[in-house]
Amino acid sequence: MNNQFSLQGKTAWVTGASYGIGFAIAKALAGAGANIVFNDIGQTQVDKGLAAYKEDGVLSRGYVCDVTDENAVKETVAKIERDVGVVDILVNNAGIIKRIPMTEMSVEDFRKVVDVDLNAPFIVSKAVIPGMIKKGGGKIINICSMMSELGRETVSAYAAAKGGLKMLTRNIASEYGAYNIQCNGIGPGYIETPQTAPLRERQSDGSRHPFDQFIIAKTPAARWGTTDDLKGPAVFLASSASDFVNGHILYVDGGILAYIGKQP
Ligand code: NAP
Ligand code: GCO
Repeated sequence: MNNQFSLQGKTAWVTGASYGIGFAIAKALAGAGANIVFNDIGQTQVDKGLAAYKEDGVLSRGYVCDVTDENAVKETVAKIERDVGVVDILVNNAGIIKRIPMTEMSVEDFRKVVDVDLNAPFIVSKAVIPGMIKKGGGKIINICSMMSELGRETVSAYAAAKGGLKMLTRNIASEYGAYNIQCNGIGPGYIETPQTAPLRERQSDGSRHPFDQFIIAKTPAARWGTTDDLKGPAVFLASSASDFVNGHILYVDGGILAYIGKQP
């Protein structure tokens, strides 16, 4: 059967994918047939990731690589090409957030967030695009955010970076679409991962965190997303089913961006 969603024989690199959203996306791509590689900052995280993939029956290769370090990224691309093959699918997932009011935020902290969330997708994409061009095409998926569209208190650096990532996505699509490279974004809504754990912490009286209640009221689906919610969209954007989709941000947010929010 000609399965447009098959990733059989493809090499997929998901950055920062020892756990969380990247881990779930990598498993989904593996389920569609791709050979999975991932990276993380330290050997400890990579080892944890390797064990977690193994436990779930997924073959993977893990590399120690800080995505903000251009030399390390170039070396990792060379290793992936040697060990597995040219990267056909890149998911720029690695990301950080610092929740600090803007007037209290140091410029070092602001730069750090922009470095991981915006500069790194530039560095990693730049490193894999030549291989994709030689091979005749490729897929790049940038993990954007609600903050690619919306602002809120304390996340100025994150919103600036994720807004920039949306435009980097459109620009890669514009610049390399003629080489059969599709670059799209996934904009997750509020997803249950360690990154958002502080926003869901139970209060001392056992009640839900006010931000948790706020998100439920702001989401038509009336729940937080799970990493599983991102699997189908990732396979779609990684596969030939999306070959004429380019420069698009697919928001997977349970309807947040469509909704004014539930009246209190
Ligand atoms: P997470 O649980 O914090 O995982 C992020 C991953 O990125 C971790 O494995 C982290 O590794 C890795 N990482 C951070 N800096 C790195 C670097 N310089 N080099 C290599 N790896 C690095 O986050 P998540 O919630 O799964 O989020 C994944 C992506 O989705 C991020 O880009 C995030 O902004 C985005 N996103 C998340 C949500 C949400 O609700 N959770 C919503 C929208 C978008 P360490 O643990 O070793 O630091
Ligand atoms: C926050 C959150 C968000 C989400 C996500 C939304 O503090 O508002 O951490 O920014 O993680 O990116 O899509």
